[in-house]
Amino acid sequence: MLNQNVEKAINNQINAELYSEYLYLSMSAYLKSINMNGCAAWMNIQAQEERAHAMGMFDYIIRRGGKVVLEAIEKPQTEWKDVVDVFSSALKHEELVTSKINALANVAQENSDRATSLFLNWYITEQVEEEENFNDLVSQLNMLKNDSSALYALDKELGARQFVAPIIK
Ligand code: OFO
Repeated sequence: MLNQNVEKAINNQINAELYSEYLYLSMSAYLKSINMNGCAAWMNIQAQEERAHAMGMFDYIIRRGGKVVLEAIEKPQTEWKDVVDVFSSALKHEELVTSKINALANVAQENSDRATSLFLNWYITEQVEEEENFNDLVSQLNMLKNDSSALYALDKELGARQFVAPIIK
């Protein structure tokens, strides 16, 4: 049986992951509006990943005999300055998510919930990758932002990203 404090903390994180999905969809719509179609497609896949992260926790609560409680999802930002601003904001958002995952892992530890601690290891590792990806993209975009043909090539490259459903156990 899942400890109530742990259950509540995981439910909060489901909301944060669904908000991430919503935020990245909003970024994808903005990127489309400025004709960065490859970046928009890339961000759409990022949104799908966030949905998968939420569902991993959703399924975990149920497997542990807990109750999933879905709360309202906050309205995301809809406008940015440019493509660099979008990816910089996404990096900042991932850093915030990392701190939320760490706080959640602390709740599991404080409640001696070893199973949840083990389960959360996947998310802790995932956050390292997410921050690294966004960091790389922000650096690349900052280097290329004034070179339209290089920016076009990067946009095309990012547009080739495919969604691969993560296996979260
Ligand atoms: Fe769910 O990893 Fe990004 O936010």
